[in-house]
Amino acid sequence: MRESVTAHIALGANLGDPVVSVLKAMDDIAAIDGITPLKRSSLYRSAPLASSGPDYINAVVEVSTRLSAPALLSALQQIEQQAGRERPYPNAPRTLDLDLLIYGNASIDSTALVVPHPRMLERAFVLLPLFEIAPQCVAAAQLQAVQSQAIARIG
Ligand code: PH2
Ligand code: MG
Ligand code: MG
Repeated sequence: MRESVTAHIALGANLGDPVVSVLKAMDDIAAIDGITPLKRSSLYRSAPLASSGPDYINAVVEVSTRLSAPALLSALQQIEQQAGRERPYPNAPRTLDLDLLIYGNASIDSTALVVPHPRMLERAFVLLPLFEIAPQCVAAAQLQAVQSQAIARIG
């Protein structure tokens, strides 16, 4: 059997009831066959960054998984679909976005998946919740670089 890998997944939503959607998605991720949930960050509220519509709710979870990175991505995309995700144009407001940030110490660069997530270091809404549950994954200078982005921890 494949060895378990620790992975970090970012959650975001700004349509419908985003608090409910993000909390439900945390449960849905925990229920995926081949995943053991480890940690959940608090929920954070942030203004859309290079996006539009209402404020986003964001969070990050840490899991242990026996799934390959493509299999994990596919399971996350299924949960996005069940939440009514539509993709009318890049960075459109969404009912649910699940991004694989980190998959063990793997570097992956395929057409379907790039890990570590290429834009995670530019985004306070990823770095703050990631720092909360996995401080070893975020450097102080990286946090400082996104300091100007408004974000509130809402519990
Ligand atoms: N996701 C994006 C683009 N912009 N802004 C916020 N505040 N939160 C997000 O999750 C987000 C975004 C693309 O995935
Ligand atoms: Mg995203
Ligand atoms: Mg995405």
